[in-house]
Amino acid sequence: MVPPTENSSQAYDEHSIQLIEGLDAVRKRPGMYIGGTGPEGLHHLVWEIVDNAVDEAAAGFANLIEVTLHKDRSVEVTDNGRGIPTGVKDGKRTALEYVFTELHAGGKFGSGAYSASGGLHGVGASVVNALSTKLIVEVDRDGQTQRLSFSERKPGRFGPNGGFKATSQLEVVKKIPPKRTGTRVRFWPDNEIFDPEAQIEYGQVRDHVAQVCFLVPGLKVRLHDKRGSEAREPEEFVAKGGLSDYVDFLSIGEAVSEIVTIFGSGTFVEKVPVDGKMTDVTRPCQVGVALRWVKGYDTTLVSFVNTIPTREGGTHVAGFERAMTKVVNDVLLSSTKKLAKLAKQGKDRAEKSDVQEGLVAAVKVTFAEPQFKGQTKGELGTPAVQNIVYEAVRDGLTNWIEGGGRKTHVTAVRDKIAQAVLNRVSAKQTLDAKRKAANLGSTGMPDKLADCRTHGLGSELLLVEGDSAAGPAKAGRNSEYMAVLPLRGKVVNAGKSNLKQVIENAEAQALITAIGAGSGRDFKIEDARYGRIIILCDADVDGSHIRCLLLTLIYHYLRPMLEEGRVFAAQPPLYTVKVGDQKFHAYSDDDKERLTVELCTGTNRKRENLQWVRFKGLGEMDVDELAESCLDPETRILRRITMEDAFVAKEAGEMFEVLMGSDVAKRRQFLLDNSSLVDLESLDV
Ligand code: TSJ
Repeated sequence: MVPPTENSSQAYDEHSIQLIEGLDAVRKRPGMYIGGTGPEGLHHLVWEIVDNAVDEAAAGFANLIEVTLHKDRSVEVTDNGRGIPTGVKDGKRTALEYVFTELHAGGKFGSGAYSASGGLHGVGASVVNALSTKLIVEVDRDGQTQRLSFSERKPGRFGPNGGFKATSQLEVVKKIPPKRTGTRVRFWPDNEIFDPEAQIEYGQVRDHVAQVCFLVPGLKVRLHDKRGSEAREPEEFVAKGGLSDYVDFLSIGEAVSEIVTIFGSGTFVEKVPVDGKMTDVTRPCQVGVALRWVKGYDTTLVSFVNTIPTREGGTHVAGFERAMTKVVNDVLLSSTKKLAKLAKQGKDRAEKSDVQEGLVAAVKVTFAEPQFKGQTKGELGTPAVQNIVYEAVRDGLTNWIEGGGRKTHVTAVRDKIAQAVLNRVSAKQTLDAKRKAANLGSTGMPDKLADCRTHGLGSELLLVEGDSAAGPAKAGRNSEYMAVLPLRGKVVNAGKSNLKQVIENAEAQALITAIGAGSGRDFKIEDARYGRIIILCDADVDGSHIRCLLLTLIYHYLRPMLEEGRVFAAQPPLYTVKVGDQKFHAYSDDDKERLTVELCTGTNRKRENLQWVRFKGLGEMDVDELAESCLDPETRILRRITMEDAFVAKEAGEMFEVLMGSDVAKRRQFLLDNSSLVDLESLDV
């Protein structure tokens, strides 16, 4: 093997240039590697370096890490591990140099230990070098401290006067006791890359470090912040119990059970390219779990791969959850009498949500070369891990239930989960009943609502009487902003009913739900899903009755809509007549007479030749007729309903009760008393 020389012409061969180009790619798109150029990007750099040291500790070779935030914006991280290998790899460059110059330094060579490294999910320490103006790494091993410096990403050494000499050769700094080992990295983030105001937050570093400590029991982390005008006292973190300490730390409220710890392991085979050939590699995988139940309903589930938090879970969490649900059902609940009644209906199985009510758990797997998925790479993708975790948790939890755990604690958990099942089933029955009453679909909107695509002030909710009119209304509307709610059943008389009766009335419920802004005192007009309510009812008695009931309902429960003038009634014409290819509408008998005169005056048209057609009802109009008379803003006539109108309607609603009632004598009398209020002709009594 040829030792690296100090000849600088050899320091830049073709391979060096390739490496530098790789790092330039990082500089072009830093967001791709560290998620941004603000504080979160800076933090990523720190985690990358810290996590590499943590991996050395997790592997059992280091127990002290120090992190220092310097005044000159640089960050220094030290560990007492074995020291990054300093051997020469390709006749020229050391392993140490590759760590900081080659993207994804892990997978390619060496023991593969780097590949298990947490770091930035595998992007590696080279990304930190790529985004720094200066980086200095020192390795203590074999009785000496060796140093390699990087200036603008290029390896070399700084002279005593600040000059820089490019070289791959390590600088021997000093002699040290032969047993002392460790790695020290200090880097200066590039101000050209990062936002000028971006700063590393001490609190964030502390949180990260605290979490890491829980993952590596016995590891001590010391934090120094030398940036402020007054030096902060260094803080020290150490967690002896690992995951169970973490679960204890995460537990809020009274505990239902002790902390259960589960350890297991397995292996899986993965195909990996080695020198271009796909080769089977057997990978061992360790599983660590700590869990407990506390009073309350929230679930706290944290998960990790190596020392990397997996915020979105992944295959390890899937295996954990499957095992939990399975064992709770097959082992824990199999002997409970609490669910006997539900068992008869086949509803006694605990679901994931029941099992996890009040659960606090930490799940961790350790194995080489994890694959990550998802937008933020926060989800473990390696498929084989699911079953390894499943088996470990299945066996561990079964063992706790069947005698490993304190009996009273097992019983308390059994009762808690059984209660969760009972609560869920009974809550669902109540909800189903309510849904059924209101015919609510799974969207939470009434099943029969034909909604529009755009909501807000420009949109309309058409309340259409009867099924036959609903079809043409749906077909003829502009579904961008017009929604149709057919009303077919009986609308409750809100003036005479209590709240419970109104809520139980399907038509009332459908309307209130569709508006989506609550009702009564709790009505919030700013939440109304539509700008206007438009009532489409026939001009006959039934139509009038329904209109009265609707207005009464709106008056009592959605009043601000009326107050703001957002309630209308469509006025379909009573008669139409065709003259040539023109159509004319009359909305009353007077109107018809006026139009008749108008159409005949000054023409040779005779009034008996005008073929007036009387509309019987909305349901008899075809799509075009309905669209023209009730839907098309250009041609329809709407009447704005005032508070006064609604009040009258509310009173009139009572009149209809009488009219529609079965007491013939009362009805007669009413008609005689109120003949001016109703179109007697249209009454079929
Ligand atoms: F991120 C980093 F690379 F810059 C970095 C790495 C930063 C810091 C502060 C520490 C480390 C680091 C790496 N500490 N310890 C190690 N260990 C190794 O790289 C190592 C040592 C020995 C062996 C071996 O097989 O003998 C293997 C490895 C990967």
